[in-house]
Amino acid sequence: MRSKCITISLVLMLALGACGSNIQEDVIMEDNNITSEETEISEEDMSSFASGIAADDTEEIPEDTATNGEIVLNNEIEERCPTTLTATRSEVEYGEYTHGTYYSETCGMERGYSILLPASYSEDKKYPVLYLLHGIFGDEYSFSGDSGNKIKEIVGNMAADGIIDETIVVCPNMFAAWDPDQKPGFDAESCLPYDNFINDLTNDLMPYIEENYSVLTGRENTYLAGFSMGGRETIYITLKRPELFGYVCAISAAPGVVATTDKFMSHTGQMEESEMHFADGATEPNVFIICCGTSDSVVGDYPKSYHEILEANGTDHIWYEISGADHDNNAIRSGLYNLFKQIAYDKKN
Ligand code: FER
Repeated sequence: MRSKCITISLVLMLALGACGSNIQEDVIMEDNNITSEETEISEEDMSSFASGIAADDTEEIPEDTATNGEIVLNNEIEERCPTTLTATRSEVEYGEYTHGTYYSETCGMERGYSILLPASYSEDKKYPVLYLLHGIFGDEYSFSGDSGNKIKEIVGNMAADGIIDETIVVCPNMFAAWDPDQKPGFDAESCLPYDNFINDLTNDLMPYIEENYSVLTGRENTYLAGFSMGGRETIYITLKRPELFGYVCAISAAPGVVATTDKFMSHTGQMEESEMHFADGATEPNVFIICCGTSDSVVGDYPKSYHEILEANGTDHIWYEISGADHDNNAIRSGLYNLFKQIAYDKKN
């Protein structure tokens, strides 16, 4: 009964977003006392976490400036992804996601990934690669299965407009478990496979992609982004392996990089606050964006707290907020657009 109540609370909380209602306040107070064993998460909750609250439940936030179809390439952050870039245009051929597997020495098993290749993908060319990490309870289908994130359109339109080079997007399964029966959840043990993903990514998946697809290698051509739990791991991986990724964006990053207790669980922390910086003499990313919606009903102010810690530690990054966005595709579209815009600007200057 109690777990059912909490399931309903979670559905309500995610569906309502941060509407400032009393219901949400009550839910948070109640959830503070729950343990992971008591938390039963419905399928609907799981996909909301994995790739953002469903489009039906969140209002699409309109652009704040009229671009008249013109994208001006400067290094300024724009909160909204322009609608000219999320539109499906009849003259543009978009890539399609396909699925593949690779053997992971890290996990001791075959693991899946989705990959978005440019429509005109050819072995005669080489392409930069974005590794894009999903949220908690997600898998390699979280982004490919949600047309509301407009990833295909943003990448395809920005390439068609000549803003960016055609780019490959790899969507891994970030739950790098050793035990095939292990399931993710809101407790320390169930989160360990996410923290293990750094090993799977760098030792298994990246070498596999580099061997099996026509990709440009090196940090200038290798990008990393993630949403929520994927944002948290993006921050962690970037701080640990900054030499691998030239361009990075952590969208609506989940708590747990440093120790804290939120409404879902207690986090022991992947590192101390004082360790949230690049190693002395490390090659740093050219662009390291941290962003979040101002109405994020799942991770709240945690992304801002990462920004504050990084700033206090003198770690270079860009921080911005997406006004009105919840834990949703408004934030995802914005983060990805700004990442590609910064890449384009940086490479042309
Ligand atoms: C948490 C809050 C949010 C947490 C994970 C999330 C593991 C992730 C949310 C998402 O991926 O959407 O305390 O702990």
